[in-house]
Amino acid sequence: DGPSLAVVGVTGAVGQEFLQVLSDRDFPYRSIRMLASLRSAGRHLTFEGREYEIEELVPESFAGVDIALFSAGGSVSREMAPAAVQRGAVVVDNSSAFRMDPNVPLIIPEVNPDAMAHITLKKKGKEGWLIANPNCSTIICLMAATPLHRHAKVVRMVVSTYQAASGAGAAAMEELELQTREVLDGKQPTCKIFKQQYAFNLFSHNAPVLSNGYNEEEMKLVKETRKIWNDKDVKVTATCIRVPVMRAHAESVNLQFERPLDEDTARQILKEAAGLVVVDYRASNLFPTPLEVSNKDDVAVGRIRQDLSQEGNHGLEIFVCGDQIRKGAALNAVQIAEKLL
Ligand code: 11C
Repeated sequence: DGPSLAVVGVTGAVGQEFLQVLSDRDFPYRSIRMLASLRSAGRHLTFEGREYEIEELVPESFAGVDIALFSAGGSVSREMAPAAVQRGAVVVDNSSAFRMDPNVPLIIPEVNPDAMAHITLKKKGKEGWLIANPNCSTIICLMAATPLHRHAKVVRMVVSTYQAASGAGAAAMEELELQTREVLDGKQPTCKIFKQQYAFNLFSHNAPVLSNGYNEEEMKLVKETRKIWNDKDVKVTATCIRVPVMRAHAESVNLQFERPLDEDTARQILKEAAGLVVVDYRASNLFPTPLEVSNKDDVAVGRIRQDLSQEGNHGLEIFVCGDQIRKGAALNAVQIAEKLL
């Protein structure tokens, strides 16, 4: 028993992780359609002991589907998500296509579940709904910043990211591995996904740079935070960097609060927050790392300290790491789907 599901973009890094997370969490379903582009159609995959044929994604794919998990890029979502909704599906979309649409809830289940409280499978009529999954850097940042925000109200947030290959997809992960081998072998590294050498290097995030000098990834942190916190006044600025790490993002987050918040209280708040693990051992210099959080659900937070540059305990520095494919994408989407049941 359970809803009928569709996974859109099932051959991609996030698509594959959707399946892993559905299985890990024993998500109930009565059927599941594996959808991808024509290129992958006809291939077979095994999921939970059953063999499935990957079907070409077309609007009719969604007939009878209750929940569709999308991760096939913005243009596929723009074209196919409305078709799915029209046919009665609730779409959880991992792309940026609908995130800033005022009619589309943008959800991190631990942060703003109320924004999707009106949407459940029981309340579904002939038409479904669209729900957007935030950008991975936003999810990972807000998992740690929100419990502190609830306590002392963030007025300004400065984020610096160290983002993994997985954020640019499975092909970027392969390129990182290949380049690492090539460089160690003294060969010229193959640059297909990124135009610069990635292995043993880092560079400004590959998203397009806008006329204000910020890139799109940075502006997502600004705009999505305001929407998720329902606070159009919170000041956010970000610098996003791609680092040669496989699948987990790290972020340095500086917070300025309206009310004072000391570091011990902050540490206690973070210890009690759902989906977070505090890794903050000063004596042994042990703090969160991307490797430690890879393939894990929880976001790790550490380096919790008072910001010396701010008066009267109005500032904190924290460092967060989260698995980009899991909490940054597939897990968050499946948690949204769980809320629909
Ligand atoms: C990255 N956050 O790490 C990006 C990838 O809006 O969903 C995902 C872009 C998005 O490169």
